[in-house]
Amino acid sequence: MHTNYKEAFALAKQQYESIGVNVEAALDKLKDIKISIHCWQGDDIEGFLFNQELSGGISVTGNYPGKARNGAELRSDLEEALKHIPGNHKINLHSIYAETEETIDLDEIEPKHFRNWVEWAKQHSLGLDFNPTCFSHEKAADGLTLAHPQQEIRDFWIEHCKRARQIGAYFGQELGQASITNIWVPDGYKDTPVDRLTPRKRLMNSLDEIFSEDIDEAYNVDTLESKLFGIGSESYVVGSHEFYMGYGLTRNKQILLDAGHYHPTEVVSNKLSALSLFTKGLSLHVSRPVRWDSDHVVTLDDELNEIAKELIYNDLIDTTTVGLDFFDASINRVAAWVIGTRNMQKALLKALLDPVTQLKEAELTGDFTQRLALQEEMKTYLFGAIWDEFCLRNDVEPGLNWYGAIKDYEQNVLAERGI
Ligand code: RNT
Ligand code: ZN
Repeated sequence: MHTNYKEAFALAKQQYESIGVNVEAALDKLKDIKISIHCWQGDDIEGFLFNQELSGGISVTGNYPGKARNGAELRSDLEEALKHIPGNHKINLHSIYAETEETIDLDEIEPKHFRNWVEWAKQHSLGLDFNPTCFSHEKAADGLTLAHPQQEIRDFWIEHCKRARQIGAYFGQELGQASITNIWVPDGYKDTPVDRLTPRKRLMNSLDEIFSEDIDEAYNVDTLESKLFGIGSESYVVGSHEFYMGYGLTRNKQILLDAGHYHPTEVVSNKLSALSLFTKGLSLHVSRPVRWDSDHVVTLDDELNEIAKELIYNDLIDTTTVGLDFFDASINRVAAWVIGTRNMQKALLKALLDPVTQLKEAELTGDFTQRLALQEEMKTYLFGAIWDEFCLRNDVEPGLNWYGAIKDYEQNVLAERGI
């Protein structure tokens, strides 16, 4: 059936404008919002350096055929996904996505091992973000890295993280936009610890050592990601929320909030405003925890909408890095990127189309009945037609029209991989 997008858009625009919403401004704004798309959805976080099982208390389930096995395949898959994602974005890499001829360990990574990624990013006008990979490695086998009791093991991971920051700076210099280099370590204990303090001291000292080299924030910005628990670190995680909040605020480093890293009824949307008063920028891993930190593909659910509202209503979007962090191997991995990223953008657009002045006015005057009525009414406004228009203006198929292309790609490219 042929959809008359232009007509639908005109009607929707009229509807929003009748309550004072500037639709054109919303469309313009969304165009400038970069999402940091995580490369690791494409290959179940395997990377190219080692043949190690995924560790660190995170887990990918599913065996959908056709995962990427090398840089060329992963970039090709990302290109396919990007064809169906409107706007201009960043790709988030992990250290294990280094490409080398020789065998190197994580304390030997250098900018040159990421040259292919940088050349590709330039060709496609993409930014790059980065992460040290402090898991899936023999030196992280006991679940401890930067907080390890053995100096030698800590030193290995310290060196790895130092190099990761330099690679971030290299991305920043080459691509003309700062790279976000995010440190997440799995360190923790399965069972009740005796000493909760000393590992945290060790983590603090390791981080101080990593950050002892000054790097221009025009090129590289450091972020730190906390966690409540992981598989195998149920009782204690060294890098907890309080730990990194204290660390970040005293060291002038950004805090990264992952939507799956808190108690099940605790939400990151309610943390952004508070933190924003004390930091000069925030970072997010938008993910979808289902009963635990399961990293499901992001859907347009209530919490995603709340996150977007917080960023838009409070003008935090320009100082926040919106990164994605999900990994689902039970569905087409390329489609997972498209669905998750488009959902993030949809939530942002939805928030941009809210009558914020009226909503705030109702709240300020204590008219909570009007606030609720308006909030609920906005849920059924003709949002879909505005989203379709955004896609069309940014040379991407509206609606579900991208799906056929992904199915073709699956048949012609993914199926050929024979895995
Ligand atoms: C793990 C963290 C971390 C990882 C990625 C792969 O719980 O969320 O961000 O998912 O670094
Ligand atoms: Zn994360």
